[in-house]
Amino acid sequence: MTVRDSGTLEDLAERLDDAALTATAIEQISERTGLSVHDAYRVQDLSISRRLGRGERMTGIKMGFTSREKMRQMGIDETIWGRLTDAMEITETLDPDRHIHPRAEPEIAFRLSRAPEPDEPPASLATAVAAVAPAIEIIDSRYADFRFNLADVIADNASSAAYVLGQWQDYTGSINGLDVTLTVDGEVAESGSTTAILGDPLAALAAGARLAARYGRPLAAGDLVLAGAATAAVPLRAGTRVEARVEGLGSALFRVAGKDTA
Ligand code: OOG
Ligand code: MG
Repeated sequence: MTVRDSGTLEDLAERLDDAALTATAIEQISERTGLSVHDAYRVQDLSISRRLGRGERMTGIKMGFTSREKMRQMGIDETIWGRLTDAMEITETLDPDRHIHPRAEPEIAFRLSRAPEPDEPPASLATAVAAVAPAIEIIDSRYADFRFNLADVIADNASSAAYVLGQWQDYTGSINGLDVTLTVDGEVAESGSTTAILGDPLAALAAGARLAARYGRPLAAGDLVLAGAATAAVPLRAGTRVEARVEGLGSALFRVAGKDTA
């Protein structure tokens, strides 16, 4: 089967959306369907449209594979993006039963004060940033065993499942070269630096502005942009407390519901 008509793309979007809704893993789709990167972004758009149809509101975008650590962990070396909605934000507790095999990763969040210009370079994009915050992204590939290739993961909204934001603060200059740690119950699980994010998180913002415009969802004032993980992702265990700390910016944290059985 080759994916050509949008009916087929709609079917794929429905399968991915159902997999997320029911926390049930599915087989990879791209090899069997010959899904291209372009069509994979259309599937992503269609699956998020289903969420919007259920009353969710788009809050911004997330970047994926902006650090070597993530590229190495997942075997993909191309930067991608996905869409965020208000229903994906968690403030205290994550229910692991609503996910398949969730993982957490430490990130930086930007809030935009204006729309980026086409192909605006990172240095000038600094003037489009209203605020920054430490953040955690919870990823949960809808594919069995967290295995996918490029088109699969794009169609699956770049594995995004949820996000947690720390305190917003004014953006006063460079956020490059800041130490980042992810702790689970106070133990350091991963550590790195904001420099791991494409050499500078602003470069991830520039890549996001370019890619989102190319694939039909240009960034706008008020948008949230998750710049991508600075370290590899860590599988979540029930009953644990997960915290991402960014030097000088504070932390974002949440609890995983349930009892720790480890
Ligand atoms: C894909 C999402 C990658 C990041 O921050 O690099 C990502 C995945 O790892 O499943 O969110
Ligand atoms: Mg991420």
